[in-house]
Amino acid sequence: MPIRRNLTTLSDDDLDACVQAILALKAAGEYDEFVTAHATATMRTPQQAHMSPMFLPWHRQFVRAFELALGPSFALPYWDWAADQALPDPTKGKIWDDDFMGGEGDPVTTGPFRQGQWTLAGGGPLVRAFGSPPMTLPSAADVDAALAVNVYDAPPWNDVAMAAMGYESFRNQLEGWLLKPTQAFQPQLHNRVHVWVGGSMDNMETSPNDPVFFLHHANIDRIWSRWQAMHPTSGYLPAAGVPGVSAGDVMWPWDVAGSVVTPDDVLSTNLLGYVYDSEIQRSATAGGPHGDAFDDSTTIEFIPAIINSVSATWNTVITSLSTNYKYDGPAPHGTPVSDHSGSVTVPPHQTIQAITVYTHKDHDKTGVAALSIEVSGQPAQLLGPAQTTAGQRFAAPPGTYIAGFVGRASNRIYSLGVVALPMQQGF
Ligand SMILES: [Cu+2]
Repeated sequence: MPIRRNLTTLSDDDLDACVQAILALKAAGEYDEFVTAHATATMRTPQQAHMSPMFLPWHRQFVRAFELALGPSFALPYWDWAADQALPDPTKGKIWDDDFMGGEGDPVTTGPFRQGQWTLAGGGPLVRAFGSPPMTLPSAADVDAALAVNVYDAPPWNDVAMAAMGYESFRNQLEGWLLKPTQAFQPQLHNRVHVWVGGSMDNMETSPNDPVFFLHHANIDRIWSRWQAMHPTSGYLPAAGVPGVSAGDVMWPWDVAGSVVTPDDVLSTNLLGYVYDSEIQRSATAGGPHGDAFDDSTTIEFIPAIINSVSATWNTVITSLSTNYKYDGPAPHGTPVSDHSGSVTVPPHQTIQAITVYTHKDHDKTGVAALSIEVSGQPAQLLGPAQTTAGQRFAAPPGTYIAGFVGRASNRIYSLGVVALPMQQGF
C-alpha cells in the first residue's frame, strides 16, 4: 500500500520522482483537467468542494484521483506546514528547494515549475508570494486545537461563524473560515496556507495550478485521518437530510452512474488504498493491550454495517514469540484476546472500527508471523503481496512487520489487504 510520507523524509531521488511524475502528467494534458475540475466544482451550487461538510471527503477523493493519475502505486508526499511554521525562516523549508517545488516570485523563476517550464491551465506562469510576518503559517497548536473539536460539522453546514453561533465544527475549523468571537477574521489552517503561499495558490477556483496544492491537501487529509482516529465515534455529518452534502449524497464530478462517490465511500484512507507514515508511527507507539513494550502494530479497518461476521486469527509460527491482538469494536473495546495465537469473531452487523495486531519487537529475529482473516464465509482477497481466499493465511516474511490492513466491502466482495515492510522503516 502506498505510504504518504512527510516530504522532509524523502530522498532526493524520491523527491525528483515526484517532480517528474507531475511534469509527465502535465505533458500528457491530464494535470490541467484536475485544475478545471476543481474550478468547476468550486463554482457549482450547492457548494460541495468548499464551505461545505464535503470539503474533506471531496478533496480526499480529488487528491487520491490525482495520486493514481501519477502512478498506480505512487505515494504523494505531504507538506507538514505546521512544522515549517516553527522554522527560523519558513520560506526556506525543504519544500521550496530548487530541485523540488522551487521558490516564490511573480513569476516563479526557480525550480521545475518556473516560468517557461510550467504554464498554468488558464495560461501564464506560476506565481507565489510568501506571506511575511505577521502573516504566518498555521502552527502545531492551531492543528491541535482543530483536532480537539469532536463534532465533525454543524448547521448551517457552510463557512459562517459557527463558534460565534455556539456550534463547534472540526471541518470548518480545519478548512479555516471559522471566526472566533474574540478575534478579527483571518484565514486559518487550510485557508491560511493557501493565502500564505499566495499567488496561484491564493485562488479558490484554480489553486491546483500550483503542484504545492496537492502536498498541502495531502496534509489536510492526514489531519482529517488523524481526527478520525482520535474521535472514533464522531462520524461524518450531516448523516442525512441536508440536500447535496449529506453522507450518502453524490459528490460532483464523481456522479457517473455505477461509480458514484459519496462521503461515506471515502471515510477510510486504507480502503482508498493508502496510509500516512504518521499513522503507522502513531499506532506503533500506542503500546500493547497488556501494557507491554510492544513496538509495532497493525490496524485493520472495515466498512461497517455490510459485513456479517469477521474472524481474525493471529498467530506465530515460532511459539516463543509473544503476539497479541485486540478487537477495537464498539464493545468490548480493546479486549486483549491472548498471547501467541487466538481468534476473535465479530457478531453479525456489528460495526468494526479496527482490529489491532501487536507483535513483539523481537519478532524480526524469530521468523514468520501469520494472520488469517475470514469474512463470513465470503472470499477474502488479500491486496498485499499475497492473494488468498477465505481462511487462508498471509505470511509475512522474516524481517518484516505488518504495517497496514484493509477491509473493503465493494459489491459485497470483501477484500483484505496487508502491507509488510522491512523492520528498519520507522520502527
Ligand atoms: Cu479546493
